[in-house]
Amino acid sequence: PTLEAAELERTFIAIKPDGVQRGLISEIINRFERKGYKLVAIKLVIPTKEFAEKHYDDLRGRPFFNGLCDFLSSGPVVAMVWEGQGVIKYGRKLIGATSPHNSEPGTIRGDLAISVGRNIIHGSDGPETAKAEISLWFKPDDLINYTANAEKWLY
Ligand code: FUP
Repeated sequence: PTLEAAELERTFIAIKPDGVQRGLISEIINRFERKGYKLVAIKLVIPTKEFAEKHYDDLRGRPFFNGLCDFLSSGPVVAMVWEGQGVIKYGRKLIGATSPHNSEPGTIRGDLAISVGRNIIHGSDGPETAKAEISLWFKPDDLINYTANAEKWLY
């Protein structure tokens, strides 16, 4: 069986400044890669505060909004697009609950983080947000179409 075009799904994943500073880039990428998802775009970027506010637009008005945007723009972020069957929903599962107090062991936040304001990773929460976040962070040309050799064994 091959991966049908209709099943092909992409999500936006970002390693936030705390994850980068703590040396967790390869650890996080490893978890998505081992699962079988395919990296189709990646860059290291220090977002401006204005850009961070755009990214977290739906959280405007929340008490933690300003601090959250200061934090996201405080240092390098690894911005990525990952592709695969069910990657949006299952990517969230790999990441774990928003607050590391509630995220299960075995998840990225459960294993690697302690506080909600420093939860090391972001992942799109649905198909619409995935689309919006991918186009906010990347130009269409940045997304690489290729067949990974493992795919014929995965699907
Ligand atoms: P998530 O999708 O799991 O990243 O969670 P949200 O979109 O609800 O929140 C975005 C970020 O805001 C979280 F990653 C951490 C931060 N946040 C806080 O700092 N305090 C809160 O009470 C909730 C979220």
